[in-house]
Amino acid sequence: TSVLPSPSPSISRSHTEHRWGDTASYTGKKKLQSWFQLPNGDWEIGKIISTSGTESVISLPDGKVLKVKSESLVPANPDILDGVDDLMQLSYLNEPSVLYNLQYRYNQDMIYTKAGPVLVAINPFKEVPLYGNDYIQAYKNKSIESPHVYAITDTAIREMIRDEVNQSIIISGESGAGKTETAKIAMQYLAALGGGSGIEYEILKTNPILEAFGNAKTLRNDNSSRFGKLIEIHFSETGKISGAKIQTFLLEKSRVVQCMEGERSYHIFYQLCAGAPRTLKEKINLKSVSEYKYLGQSNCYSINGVDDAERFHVVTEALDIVHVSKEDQESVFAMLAAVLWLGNISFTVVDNENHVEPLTDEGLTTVANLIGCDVGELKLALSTRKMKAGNDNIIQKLTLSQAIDTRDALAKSIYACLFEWLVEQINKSLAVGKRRTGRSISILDIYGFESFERNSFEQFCINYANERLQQHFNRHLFKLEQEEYIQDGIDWAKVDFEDNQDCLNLFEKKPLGLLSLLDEESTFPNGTDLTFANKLKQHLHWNSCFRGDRGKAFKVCHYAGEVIYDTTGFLEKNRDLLHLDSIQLLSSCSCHLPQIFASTMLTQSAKPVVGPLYKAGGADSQKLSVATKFKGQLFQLMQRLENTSPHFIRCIKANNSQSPRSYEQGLVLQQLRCCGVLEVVRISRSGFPTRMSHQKFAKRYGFLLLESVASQDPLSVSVAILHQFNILPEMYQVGYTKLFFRTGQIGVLEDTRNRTLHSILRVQSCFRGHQA
Ligand code: AOV
Ligand code: MG
Repeated sequence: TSVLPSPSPSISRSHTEHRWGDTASYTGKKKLQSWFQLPNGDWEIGKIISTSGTESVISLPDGKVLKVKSESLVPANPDILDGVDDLMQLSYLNEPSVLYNLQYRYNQDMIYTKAGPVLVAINPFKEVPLYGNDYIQAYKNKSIESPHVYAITDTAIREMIRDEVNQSIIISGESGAGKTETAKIAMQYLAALGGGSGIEYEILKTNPILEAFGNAKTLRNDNSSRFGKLIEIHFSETGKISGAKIQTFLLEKSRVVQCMEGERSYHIFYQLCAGAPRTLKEKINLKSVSEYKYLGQSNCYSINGVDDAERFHVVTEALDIVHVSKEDQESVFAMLAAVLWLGNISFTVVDNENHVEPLTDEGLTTVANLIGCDVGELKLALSTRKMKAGNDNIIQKLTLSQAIDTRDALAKSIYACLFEWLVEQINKSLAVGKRRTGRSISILDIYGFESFERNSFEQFCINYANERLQQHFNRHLFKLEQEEYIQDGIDWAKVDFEDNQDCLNLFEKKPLGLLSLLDEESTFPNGTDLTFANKLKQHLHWNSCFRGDRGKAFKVCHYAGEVIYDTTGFLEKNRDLLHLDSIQLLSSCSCHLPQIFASTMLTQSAKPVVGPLYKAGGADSQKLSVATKFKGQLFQLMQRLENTSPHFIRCIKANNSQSPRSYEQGLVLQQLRCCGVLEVVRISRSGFPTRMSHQKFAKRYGFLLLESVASQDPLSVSVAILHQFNILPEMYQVGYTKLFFRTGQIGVLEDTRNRTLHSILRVQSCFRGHQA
């Protein structure tokens, strides 16, 4: 609980009483409303009837009377504050009050609420009537004020123009909380600004494409993003969109060859199989989804309420709009079919050392056909490996598991390269025009924090990314804010917040951090997932966020909760090897996409091997490990975001079943806690969000002074202004270099300034009129 001002005295009786509906029992004495916790953890509101010693008697809305421990009671806000649109307005800022306020709004489809500077968005899991042109116009004209993604996007645009600073809209939240939908809503608002030559329309059409190729059904979310995305939207001098650029981060490629029961691979596979016209199907020898092993293993082919065939048409139309030619589209579909058919290739043992060869069946011949290579070459690439031993080239035959790994690695690489290639094509189409100002608004939508029963390398990377993002949030809303107060010497009681630096250290410390140890073990010829797990347990006990676990597992205490990772497959996925044989195969193909893929793979791993790295695996070139590359990308991303003025949106899911109307208090609370929403509100409320240097303040408002000031230094002028306008002492603080104001205080000054300026202008034009 916190020390906060008591409820406003202006609350009328009918307001405080209406929730009870039993004004008859009203004694004329105001009864305090309180929250108390039920055994299941949920909060219930009650009215304190009497208190004696450590116990209180409270009555519930349904008439029941209960005895509870007084110390367990948490004060509730007066009813007049029900559903306020900024949590800052709550008199009592405690957890149950915040939970109740959000729920109150959510029940009325008001899914957006401000928490000081942060927009909280609760996923409604149904259509809510809050979007579209009328709403966009209303937010533009400022005829609606209630919190909305549109409002925050509008602020970003205005600040970009006013301050000439690039802006970012940073969306975070757990998997399924609504980040991707929120990002699209923000893009919709920006697109409504228009651009010319339909560029804004193109930008919107990148969404169905990237979702088809980069999203999949998971146990958490039917449309879960399996990649991170930053879209930078550029503006011309006139405030119109001039172009955009998309950067993507680490696509989860393992999903192409394997996914959990009840999940799906990437949407596009199902869309293609369901929606491809007959001629295309024949051309790329496409069968139905159930005939493909990669798609069959998770026992899930469809998503409730989704028509894959229809989505396929949406995607092809979108591809047309971003100028991917019909010919290229067909190549894309051929690559997808090749990936699916690769999964159907099976092997047979050919000698008594368990070496295998692919069966020459429909799978093998179709793949060769689709990528444009010789069946024999494909067979060799999938069953042998060229190795260097000293100066000699030797050919090693593969065992079944090696051959399957090689086949799957090829499928994953083709898919990942295809994804990158598509993004590149889209970027060419969106390329920023000549009339650019260099000003931009970036929208960040990455995969949200995930914790499954079984968590692997993918969750490890995803959660690490979220940990980084959380730090960016903390830095801006807690650290920087408070540092500025302290630096400028103003009176300030520090607000504590959950710092996640320890957890980041656990990942990033060199040489004894998760990422370093993973890389080290990945380069050891004899390293295995088990030796990796043991090493972690041996070396990471210095960090309180690390816990060992049974066998090959370890635990990390993330800001959003504890996750147990199973190291099975970690080394392999981190190395992410594609053997040179496979790359050479692709580069020898007659189709153009495999050739492009091969050359990008070669440039990404150009350096020949020195030292022991990867020699054991037999690959011939060195490249950065996946985790290290990802870390680099995240650092770059953070740097880019640091150069923008951020706007934060926190998405929250009210239940784990993706269903509307259900609001699980515990689940919401856990999300509010781990992202520090309450602390943000507390800081903003006790803080001074508006600030201006003495000089600027004196210059901007000095002319409004009615009496001249003895000393003309900016500070004296500033103080004189504050006095003249009767700004209450608790509403501002004077720092060494700046003046700090509470929310809304500067508004009075701005209004007077505008009015005065207007009347000066009127007088001047009258004057000119007389002269004429
Ligand atoms: P995510 O991006 O946060 O998860 P999504 O944006 O994909 O979550 O949202 C999940 C689902 O919630 C969507 O498919 C919609 O059905 C529903 N939804 C979210 N926001 C809204 C809204 N404003 N109005 C209506 N429905 C909504 V992940 O990508 O899994 O972290 O990796
Ligand atoms: Mg998403």
